[in-house]
Amino acid sequence: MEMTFRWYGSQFDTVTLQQIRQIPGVTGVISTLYDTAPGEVWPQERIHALKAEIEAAGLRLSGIESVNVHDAIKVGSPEREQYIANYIETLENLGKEDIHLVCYNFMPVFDWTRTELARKRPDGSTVLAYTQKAVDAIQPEKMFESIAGDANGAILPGWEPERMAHVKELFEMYRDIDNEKLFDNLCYFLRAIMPVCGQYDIKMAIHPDDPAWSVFGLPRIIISKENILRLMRAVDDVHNGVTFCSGSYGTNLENNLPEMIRALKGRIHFAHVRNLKFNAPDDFEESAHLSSDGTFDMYEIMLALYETGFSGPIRPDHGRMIWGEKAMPGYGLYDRALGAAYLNGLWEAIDKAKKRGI
Ligand code: DNO
Repeated sequence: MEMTFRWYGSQFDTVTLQQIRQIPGVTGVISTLYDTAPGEVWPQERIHALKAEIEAAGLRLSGIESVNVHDAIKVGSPEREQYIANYIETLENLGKEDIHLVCYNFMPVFDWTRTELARKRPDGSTVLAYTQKAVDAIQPEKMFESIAGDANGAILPGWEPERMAHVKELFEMYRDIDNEKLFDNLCYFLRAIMPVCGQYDIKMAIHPDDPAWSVFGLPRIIISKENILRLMRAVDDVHNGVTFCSGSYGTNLENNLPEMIRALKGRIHFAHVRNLKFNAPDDFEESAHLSSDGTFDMYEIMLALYETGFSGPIRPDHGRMIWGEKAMPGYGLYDRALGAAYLNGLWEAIDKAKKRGI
């Protein structure tokens, strides 16, 4: 595996590349052109400039998170052909810049959903949290206002104000889309892009829906072992792969994370590893990465990745806000750096034990 860190670009991130470079064991950065809208073609020069900036800081651009998919592709409207053509052009431009990993999601309307961006924990840290009660009590168009207040001035991925201004229209677009239609549209998209992915060896890595159940009655299709395996079989190409996000699949306590990793052997191209602490099955908060601070056994998750031969980029995921840091919720420096060090420690211990035959 390659330990990486998500970085939104110098214009948007409070964390600098120089800081990332000092986290022990982090060699790569996962980045994006954060100011591009879904459906836009990414110019090769801009990708080149991003890569050059990262390399000048002594790091590698290990993959893109995300190239977002336009809603026309998700709902399967006639305009999808144009947006698929644009996506293919973006992939070509990424391929020409020697980039081989693209994370994306197929969630309708919202990207990941949390109901609190700064829930206070007993140690004074603040964390992202979710409670179903809060979602049930709110209108979708109010959701954005209700969470945006705590964002520390940052624009949250998937919750861009321009997009949220059209929330009602977005809901309207999805009125006739159920899980099956959404799944077919995803397969249609993947089949259309597989040739270019094959040509440039670009591994597509779908991010799961978060939380792993329907919110506001919208369809959700990447939420369990059963449906991610169905997608792997439907487009049975190694370039159709997975971002294994423990914190997203893990929102549903019925998902056995190590078992899912083993079932997806060879198709996990990117891993997001973090822990959650559950107060009830539909009330959880994003704890520190350490197993004992949350509900998941992080050793078992890392062991499953190790034993399935996982060799792609991995990154610590959302961190707590600690030590007075002000940053995009979930994406500060300090707690994610602790997460990276911890995950590296688990990996080193597993690796040494295996090599000694323990
Ligand atoms: C949240 C992230 C997601 C993820 C996208 C992938 O922090 O993990 O926003 O990047 O769903 O497209």
